[in-house]
Amino acid sequence: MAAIEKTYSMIKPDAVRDRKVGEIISRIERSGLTIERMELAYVTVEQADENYKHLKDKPFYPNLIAFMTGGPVVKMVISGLGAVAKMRSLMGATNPLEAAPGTIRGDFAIDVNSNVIHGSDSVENAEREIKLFFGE
Ligand code: DAT
Ligand code: MG
Repeated sequence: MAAIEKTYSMIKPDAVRDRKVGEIISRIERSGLTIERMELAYVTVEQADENYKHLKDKPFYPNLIAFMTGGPVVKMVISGLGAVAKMRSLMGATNPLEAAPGTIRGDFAIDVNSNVIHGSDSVENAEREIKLFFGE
């Protein structure tokens, strides 16, 4: 039985620029999850570095940081039963070429460099990311 938990998600700068915020939020609400906090803001370079430290050695890392800090995002705390896994399944695969139709990335993203949405991959990372992006 899944527990009620919190996850952290961000609608990325490409989707904010392309006016997809409303449609993405609708999907999250329709799934039964609850948006507890939401804020339009810029990600700082320090926050982006910390959030993506597991990718520091990748060739695409500089582009990833430039992309994530290049325009406003919508930061969200989302709660519900199994919220971490549920958001990951709503989002679809990291690479939009592999993301199923009906998922957010499958329907709105074109390539992995700008894949529309972030979601925490574990309860532990969700707690860390909520602190990182919303403070205590
Ligand atoms: P996810 O965002 O699904 O948790 P991740 O944590 O492995 O995936 O990677 C974080 C972000 O880094 C991802 O959303 C987009 C970017 N990224 C990952 N792999 C990439 C690749 N091969 N080329 C370009 N960008 C990539
Ligand atoms: Mg990740």
